[in-house]
Amino acid sequence: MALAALESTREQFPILKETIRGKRLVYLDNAASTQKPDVVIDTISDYYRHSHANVHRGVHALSQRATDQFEHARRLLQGFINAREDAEVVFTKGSTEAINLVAASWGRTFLQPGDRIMLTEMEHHANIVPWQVVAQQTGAEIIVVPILDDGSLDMEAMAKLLDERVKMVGVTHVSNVLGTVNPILEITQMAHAVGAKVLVDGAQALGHLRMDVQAAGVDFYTMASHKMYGPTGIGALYGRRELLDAMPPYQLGGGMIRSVTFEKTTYAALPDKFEPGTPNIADAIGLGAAIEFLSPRLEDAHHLESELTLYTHERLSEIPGLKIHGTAPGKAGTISFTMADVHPHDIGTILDSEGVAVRAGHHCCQPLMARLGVAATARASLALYNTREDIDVLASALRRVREVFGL
Ligand code: 7TS
Repeated sequence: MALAALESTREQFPILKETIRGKRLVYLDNAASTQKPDVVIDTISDYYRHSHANVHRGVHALSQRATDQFEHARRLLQGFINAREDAEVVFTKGSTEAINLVAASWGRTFLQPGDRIMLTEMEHHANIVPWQVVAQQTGAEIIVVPILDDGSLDMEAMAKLLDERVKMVGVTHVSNVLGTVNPILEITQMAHAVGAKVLVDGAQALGHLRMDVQAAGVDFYTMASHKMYGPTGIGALYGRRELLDAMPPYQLGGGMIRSVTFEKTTYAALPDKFEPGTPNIADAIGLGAAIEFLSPRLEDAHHLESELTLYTHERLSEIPGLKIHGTAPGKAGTISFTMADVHPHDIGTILDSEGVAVRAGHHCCQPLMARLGVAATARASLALYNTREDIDVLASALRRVREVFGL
């Protein structure tokens, strides 16, 4: 993307004009949540001003309008990830709810004592805890694929651990701490060879790289709108029809039934079976706008963020005592680091005083923190509106941290 085009993209994010403590905002907390372009903000506002009514119910014009926009958003998402049909895209609150849906519905139905659920050392708690509970309920066992020192997944270890006892492989597409991009096609091929299903947690991926769920052969793929320039409170689960059809509903109520008597209920077809109650209509439509914004820019953004990731590594490596956690080849723009004995929260606070927003903590990855031998890290994470200048500000703010702590 030419610099001018990038500038015009920045212009579309009103929040980037905010000043923080008198300084220009340098927003580097995109892995937690990206900012929103005008088109997403305006789409949501327009929806409430001109189109709101409940979906899938009314015979009246507004309900029809809301339903059309809501279902259009689903088709945009289907196209974005290249799902075979729109019914394979189920709206959820986010990636967390999508994983809970699969763990509770698929897991409780199909797992048995002696079965294994394979996770990785770099999973977010959202892709650990639901499986742990399902393992307790079904008698299945969790096994964990380790990472290598550079933050790559240990594929040899995965190959050794994979056998017919493994029924589900749950793996993140991109690590929210290390930035590692996992080889999803290779993983699905290995897993399918032993008859296991694969759930990929796409929360950190879809805002930054192109995903084709059919080409990658995934069984389930989870999405978080707010990390891809869309609103909070909405996301989706992609599942292959054959699997979703065989799964019982996860939550029950109105909108997901075919017929109800006090004796018996039959369920609606996909995707309604998994969408009881009034959905988050406005934010689904906002997510549709985010996809229309992101999709034409995605390859340029990917290229730009890859270059900026290398630049960030270069600049941060110049700072004495700073250690970057996660250096896998081809990694995404999520850069976690620690600085001597300085607590990451102190790093975050000093950076904030310079207008730089980063995240500090365990990033909902306590098992990974244990593997890295740290309690927490500071994390700078990139989006398509970040610039070299942002990274220069980060680097000089980190030098300020050294001064404050007399390093
Ligand atoms: N999976 C991964 C890999 C994540 O990074 C996150 C959120 C989730 C799942 C949960 O997604 P949600 O949409 O349901 O919230 N990760 C982070 C983070 O790194 N900092 O804040 C939230």
